[in-house]
Amino acid sequence: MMASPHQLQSFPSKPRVFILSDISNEPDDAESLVRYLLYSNQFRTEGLVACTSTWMKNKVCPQDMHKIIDGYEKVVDNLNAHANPDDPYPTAQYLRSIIKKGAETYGMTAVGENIPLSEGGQLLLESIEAQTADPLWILCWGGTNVLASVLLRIKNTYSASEAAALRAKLRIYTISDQDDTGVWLRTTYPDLFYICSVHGWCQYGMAAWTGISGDQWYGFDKGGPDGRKISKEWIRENIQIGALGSTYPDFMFIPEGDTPTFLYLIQNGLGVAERPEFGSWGGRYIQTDVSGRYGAGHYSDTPDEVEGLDGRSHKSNQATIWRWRDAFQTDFAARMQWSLSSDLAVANHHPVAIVNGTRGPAPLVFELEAGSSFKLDASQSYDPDPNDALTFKWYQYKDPSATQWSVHHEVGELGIKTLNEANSFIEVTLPTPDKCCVELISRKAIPKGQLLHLILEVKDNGSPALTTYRRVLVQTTNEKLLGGGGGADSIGDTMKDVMH
Ligand SMILES: [Ca+2]
Ligand SMILES: [Ca+2]
Repeated sequence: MMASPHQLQSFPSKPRVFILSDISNEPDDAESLVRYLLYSNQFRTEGLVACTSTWMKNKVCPQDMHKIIDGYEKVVDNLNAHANPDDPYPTAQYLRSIIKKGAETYGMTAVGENIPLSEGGQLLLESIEAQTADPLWILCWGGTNVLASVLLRIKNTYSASEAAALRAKLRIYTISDQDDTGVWLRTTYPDLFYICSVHGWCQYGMAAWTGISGDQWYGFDKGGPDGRKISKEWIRENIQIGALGSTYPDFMFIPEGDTPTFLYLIQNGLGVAERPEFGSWGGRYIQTDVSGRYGAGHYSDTPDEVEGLDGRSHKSNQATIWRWRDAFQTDFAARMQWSLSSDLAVANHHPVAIVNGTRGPAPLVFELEAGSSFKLDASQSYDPDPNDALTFKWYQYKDPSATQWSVHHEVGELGIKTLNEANSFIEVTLPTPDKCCVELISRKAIPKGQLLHLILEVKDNGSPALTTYRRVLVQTTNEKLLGGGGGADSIGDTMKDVMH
């Protein structure tokens, strides 16, 4: 017997999302939209705007979005049967109403004092002006000229401080630069929260987002990522099924290059949307300028070091995404199964992770003295599918704690001791002050040291097996300023005295 649908995963807050897509330049935007719709009950989608890019400069193709929504309409009742009744999927009618055209010209030719806004630009302006303090996530799958035209309009119609306040609500994640407005946006408005891999024009093999599926095509991290769940055969069997799945086209270059923009926002307990440097299914990014002088600013690529399929260590920006590939592909396949049937018994549903009495997706936060211990109890976690058993895996995610490339030298190690057979109850011991609460170069003891990240993965044994995460943040402190020493004010102090 299936438990109450109210036991299914729930999403008390839903990020506002606005998508700009150069859909039809090649098949991958259509693929990303299909996947996005399977997650659309955890977002408030405010716009689906078809735009141009360097690949498709003089037309936009909203008709492709409509075709995918036609497929979605046939399965939305099934999807709702697998969703918590508090978090229904949007109707096809609503989604059709927010499909709009962006400017049908390339890049900056759509941005200027006397150039009217496109209908897509008008809808984006309304979303930005909406009377809410909730941030608006603008996910850019192609060029960014719709956004650029709206920000110019805002600059010209509001006072400088009002315009800055409107920009402060924006959270932008773009898939590299795909027209000439990307550089213009970042230099004209350096206060924008703007996640973007920056590299030479079209050098996508350098970009973090290609970690979704690009290792074969671009030739990075050979032997590391597992290619089985991005093959054409796997996609045919697991994704291109049913009325929605049949709208998922075969890929040409790499599948779903734009998908990391919303993998980043998925509420599975792993990512923290306001903190790109924490890492998530959508990758990990850090501030390019940490001075804070210009506000949030630009976030760019940073590496993770991950053990690959070949058992070797791979360190790259793409690894911040491909390390999660098995989990996010499995999750996609499970949701596509939901689209086929309204029978809860024939599909798998996510475990609900409960740690120390709290549900996700927000992280648990501790502030504790270096060297001390605390306990984490996830034994109240459950699976809504009555026959599923859960396994618990805890590990330290070290890369987000590092300020340099030398993660192993820099980041203190959390001790993890299992306290029960299920491994759902553990004791965590913080590193000693000399390992986590001293300055890197001077070795001076500091009162507030490293922020350490512990990840819990709760995985079920349904088919396909699903994973839910919780992140535990441990801010280390050092009240008595212990553990310092061995450093020097200047390197001269470490030299032997000059011989006379
Ligand atoms: Ca695209
Ligand atoms: Ca399950």
